[in-house]
Amino acid sequence: MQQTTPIRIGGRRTGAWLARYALEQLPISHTFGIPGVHTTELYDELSQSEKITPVLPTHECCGAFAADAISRTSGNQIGCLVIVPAAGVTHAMSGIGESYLDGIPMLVITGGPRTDLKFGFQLHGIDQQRLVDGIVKRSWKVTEHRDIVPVIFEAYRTAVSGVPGPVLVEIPVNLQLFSQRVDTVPAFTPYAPEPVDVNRQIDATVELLCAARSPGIFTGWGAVDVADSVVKIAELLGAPVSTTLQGLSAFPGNHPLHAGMGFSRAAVPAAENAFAGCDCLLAIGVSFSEIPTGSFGCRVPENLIHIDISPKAIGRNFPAKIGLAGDSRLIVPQLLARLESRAIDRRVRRLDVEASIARDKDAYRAEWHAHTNDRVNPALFFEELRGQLRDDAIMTVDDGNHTFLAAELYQVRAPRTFISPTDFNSMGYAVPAAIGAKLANPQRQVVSIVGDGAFLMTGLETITAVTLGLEIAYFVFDDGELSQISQGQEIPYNRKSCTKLGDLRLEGIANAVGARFLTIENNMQIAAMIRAALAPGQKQPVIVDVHIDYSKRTRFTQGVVKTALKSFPLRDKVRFAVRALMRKVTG
Ligand SMILES: Cc1ncc(C[n+]2csc(CCOP(=O)(O)OP(=O)(O)O)c2C)c(N)n1
Ligand SMILES: [Mg+2]
Repeated sequence: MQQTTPIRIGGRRTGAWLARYALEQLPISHTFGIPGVHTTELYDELSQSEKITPVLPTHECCGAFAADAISRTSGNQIGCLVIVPAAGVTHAMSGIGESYLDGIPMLVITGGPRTDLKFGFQLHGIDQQRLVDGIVKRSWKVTEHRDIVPVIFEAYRTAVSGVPGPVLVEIPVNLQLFSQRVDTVPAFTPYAPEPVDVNRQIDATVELLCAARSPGIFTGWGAVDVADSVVKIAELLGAPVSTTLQGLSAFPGNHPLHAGMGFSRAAVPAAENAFAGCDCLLAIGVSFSEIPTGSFGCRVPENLIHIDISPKAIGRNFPAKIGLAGDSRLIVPQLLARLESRAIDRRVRRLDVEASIARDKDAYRAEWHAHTNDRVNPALFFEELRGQLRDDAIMTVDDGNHTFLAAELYQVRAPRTFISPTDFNSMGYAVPAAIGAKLANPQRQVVSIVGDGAFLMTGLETITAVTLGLEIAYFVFDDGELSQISQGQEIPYNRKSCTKLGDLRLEGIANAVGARFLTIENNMQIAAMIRAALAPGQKQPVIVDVHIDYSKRTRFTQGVVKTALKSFPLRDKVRFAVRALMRKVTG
């Protein structure tokens, strides 16, 4: 437990008062959750707080996604849930899991059954710590009033330090309701990244990068707060930069050295080509997980320099020549300073790389523009949206084909302005995440790109945006299918099982929740409807039914299908090929 100077609060305090006191010391603006008998005392306290606003979602899963988005888009706040035990926790688990695998801090406070009764079989009576083991960094069950404040501080510190992630604190309801004498509580000390001594590795890194003929940079969420330094490193080295999906905002998409997401055959041509001859890869804040590597189909050079906060990630999927375990916010500026002192001149290479990236990007854009029909062209849609949004506008996406269309066709320009449910990969994220993003960034534009299948999961959460008067534009990519999966079924199965959706009338949902409603039926309507959707001063969300054209596959989908098939044992490869062929013939 952290050592701090005690503060005298003297007197009898309820556990709910102590919990509210602790939460108010932390960087928490909102809590999310649905009250129950195990949390009403705490909610009564929170409702009197001048610092924290409790928000009522329709479902704890949405609350968790919103809390996650507060952490992701603010960078200095922590998303917080206050939920009932058992059922509230199981509902929230998709969001907690999302923040766990994506390394996002989250503080989950739950009530708990009474510990002062002799009776068993109490309501919501379940071992919550066992339940969440595997998707939290750590959990606590508080048993004494005097532990409430120190445990909440410790939980916060655990959530934000090292590899960030969710933590859970259970406060039994009897502690919340009843008072006990507590004379002192520890003072809260804000967290600062822990310095590590990586001088030797930085020396070796500089040597390797200076000796490389074709260095490349791969940057992820772990580098989202050092984007400016990474830009300078890329410019010095004349190196192309590719990002992960989660880290799309870790490098400006409008920088001429920005190549795309990933660099495998599942990446856009600009990225695949720019990294084809890469002889030294500088990876910053990435874990080489499945999506950005195109199902581990990327070629990584022997000279891999891997910087990451997680020692477990370094060299895990691809061997690293140099590993630097630590916070990129401390390491990357040091690396930049050392590179700057080396008077490297890579101007010619830089111009070459930039020219080939620009050529490839133009050609890819033209390929999309040429693919038109009577539905909405994704490239035209994303270009128009980009043109109408400010650079600091935030986009939340869900999981599906629309995610990869956004990754390939939308230009993300500023850190923490693109958030996605990445490694846990839970559908239903985008709608509630946009609420968290808007609450954390009330002055910024917030838009959401969401598949119709995902919208069916959490779309009713738009009522919370209506209640709070949040201007969020929800663009629902309406194709009638769970496309990311149905497209993947096409080649190997030649049939679609369980991936066609029911006939969804989005206007009915907009009417039901009280949101504005617009439709974009074809390319001619894109500009005017986006303008109408983004019109300021509406004080309510808008749901936009986008009749999107999904007939052209993303590079991502094409690439991962090929890579996945390649990784099959020969016998099963043959079985798949024969079955697909038979079905083509017999229908
Ligand atoms: C909770 C959950 N269930 C299932 C999946 C598997 N899955 C991944 S993408 C996808 C399709 C999503 O469909 P939709 O929201 O309509 O988006 P589209 O692919 O059509 O753009 C599915 C079913 C998942 N990632 N998460
Ligand atoms: Mg769909």
